[in-house]
Amino acid sequence: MVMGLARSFRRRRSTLLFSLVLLLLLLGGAYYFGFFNVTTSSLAQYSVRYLRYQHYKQTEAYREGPGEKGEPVYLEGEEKKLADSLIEKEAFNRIASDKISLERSLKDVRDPRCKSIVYPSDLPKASVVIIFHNEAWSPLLRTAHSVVNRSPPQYLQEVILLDDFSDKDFLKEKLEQYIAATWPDGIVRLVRTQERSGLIRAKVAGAKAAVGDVLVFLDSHCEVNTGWIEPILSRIKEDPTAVLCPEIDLIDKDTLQYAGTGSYSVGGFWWSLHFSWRPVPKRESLRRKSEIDPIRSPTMAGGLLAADRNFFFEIGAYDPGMDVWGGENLEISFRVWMCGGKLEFIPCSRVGHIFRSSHPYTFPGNKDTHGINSMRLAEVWMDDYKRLFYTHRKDLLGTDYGDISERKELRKKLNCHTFKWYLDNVYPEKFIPDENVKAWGMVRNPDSGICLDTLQRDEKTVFDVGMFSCQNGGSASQVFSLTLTNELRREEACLDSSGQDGSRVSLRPCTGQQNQKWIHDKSKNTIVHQASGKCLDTGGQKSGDNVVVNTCSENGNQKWTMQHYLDK
Ligand code: LR7
Ligand code: MN
Repeated sequence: MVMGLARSFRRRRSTLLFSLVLLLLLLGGAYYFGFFNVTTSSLAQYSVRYLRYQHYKQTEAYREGPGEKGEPVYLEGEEKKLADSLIEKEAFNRIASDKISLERSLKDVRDPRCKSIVYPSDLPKASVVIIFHNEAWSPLLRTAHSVVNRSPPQYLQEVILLDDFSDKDFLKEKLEQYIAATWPDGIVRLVRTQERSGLIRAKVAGAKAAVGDVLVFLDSHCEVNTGWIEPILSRIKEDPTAVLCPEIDLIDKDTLQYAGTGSYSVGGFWWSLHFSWRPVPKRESLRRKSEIDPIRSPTMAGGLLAADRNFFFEIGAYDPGMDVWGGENLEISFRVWMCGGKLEFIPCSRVGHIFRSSHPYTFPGNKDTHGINSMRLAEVWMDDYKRLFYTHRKDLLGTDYGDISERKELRKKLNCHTFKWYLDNVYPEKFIPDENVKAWGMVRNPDSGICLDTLQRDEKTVFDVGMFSCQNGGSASQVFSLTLTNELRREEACLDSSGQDGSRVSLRPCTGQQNQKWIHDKSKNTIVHQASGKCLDTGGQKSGDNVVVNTCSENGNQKWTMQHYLDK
C-alpha cells in the first residue's frame, strides 16, 4: 500500500516534470519565434502570416515571369505604343509595371557581409507608412506586398496605406476590397485624409495613425528588398535618437529594372536648398570600422526613412505649414542633427524606388511649394546662412510663407544647436561662398561690363564657363569665390584650364591640382592661371559666349575685378 502510493507519487512527479519541461520548451519556442510580440492579431492569424512569410522566402528564388528577379521588362508593338502614349502623364512606364507580378522576386543586392549579421530577436515593431496621392495601382500594391513579404511578421506591427485624398476611382472601393481580400488579418490598412494634405502633412497623419514602436515611411512606388528591416530596427533599438535611411536602389522608370545603387553616398544640399548626393567623406570612412556600418549623413533624400515613434514626435515630426512637396527632407535633416539626434544611412537595408521624370499629380494653386517650404525652413533653422538661400531665390523675397512661430518655439524648447554648429560639425565639407575666402561675388570685366556666368548650365555636370552682362541686382549664376588656396569656384565645382592659348575654361569637380589655381593680382586686375601663366580673357566676346585663357598682355579683355574682397 505504502509502496503503491510512493510509486504513483513518483509517476505523478515525473509527469509533472515532463509537463513542465514541455511547457518551458513551448514557451521558449514561442519566444524564439516572436509570438509574444503579437498584440493586435490573434495567434491563428499570426501563424498564417508567419507561414506565408516563410513560404515566400523559400519560393522567391523560383518565381518566373516578366520582371522577376528585378529584371527589366521590354515592350513591343501595341504594348509599347500604349506605354509611350502614357509615359508623359504617368512619368513612368505603367504598362511594364502592370505586367510584373505584385509579388515579384528581387535579387539580393546587399554586401554579402550583411547576410552573416545576427540581429537580436527582440526587436521593436515597425509601422510602415506608405503615403500616396493618385498613385498607379501596380506600384502602390507592389510596395505593400513587398513590405509584407519581406518583413518578419514578429517585427511588423502594421502597414498603413495613407491615401492623401486621391480622386482616382480604382483607389476607392476597388482598393478597399483588394486589401480586405488579400490581407484578411488586417496587417495592411487604409487611412484616408479628408482633404488634400500634401505629402508632408500626409506623413504626419500616417505617423499619428500608427501604433508601432518604430515609424518607417516609404513612397508609394518602392520595393523593399531581403533583410531590409532588421538592421533598421536593430539600430533604433540601440539608439532611439538615430533617424535612419535605407540605401535607395534604383527602379528604372522605363523598364522597372531593379538595380543596386552601386556605390554608397551621403546626402548634401545646394544653397538653393535642393538635395544632392555626395561621396562619403573621408573622415566618415575613417570613423567607420566596416563598409557595412551605418554611414552618418548630413541630409536625407526624404521619402524613405525610419525613426523611433516617440523620438519622431519629440523632435517635432514635420512642419505642418509645408505644402504638397519639397523642403521637408532638409528641414528634418537639419533639425535632427541640430536638436540632439543623428542621421544615418544603413548599407544593409536596401529599398528600391521608381525615380519618375516628373510629378504625376497637381500642385493646387500652382504654387512653388518647394520654394515656399524652403523659406520656412531657412527662416526657422538657418540663422544668417539663409542669405545664401536667398542669393539663389531673390524672386522669393517678400513672398508670404505663413506663420512659423510654433516652429521657432520648438527650436527654442528643444534647445537646438545653431546652423553654424551644424556646418562645422556635421557638414564641414560644405563650401560657404562668402566665408573664409579671399574674395567673392561677381567676377567683372570693367571694360565690357560683362561677368563670369554659369549661363544656368547644370552644375551637376562638367561645362564651360560663360559670360553675361553683369547683373548688379545680383544673380546666383554670377557668384564665384576666390578661396584661400586660390581656387576660383562655385558651390561644388572649380574653374579648370588646360592652359592652351584660346582654350575655354571649364567648371569641374574641385581637385586641388595646379590647373585649378588662379592668382588674382588686385593692382593689375588680372587673374592668372597658375600652371600655365596664361591670363583669364574675355576673348573680346560678349554676353552668352565662353571665357578663355590667353598669353598675358595689357589688353582690357584680361582685366578682372571681384565684387567683394575679404582680405585687406
Ligand atoms: O500631395 C501629395 N501627397 C502625397 O501623398 C503629393 C505626393 N504624395 C505622395 C506620393 O504619392 C509619393 O508616394 O508622396 C510621395 C512622394 O512624392 P513623389 O514620389 O512625387 O516625390 P519624389 O520621389 O519626387 O521626391 C522626394 O522628395 C520629396 C520632397 O518633398 C519627398 O521627400 C519624397 O518622399 C522624396 N522621395 C524620395 O526621397 C525617394 C528617393 C528619391 C531620391 C533621391
Ligand atoms: Mn517618389
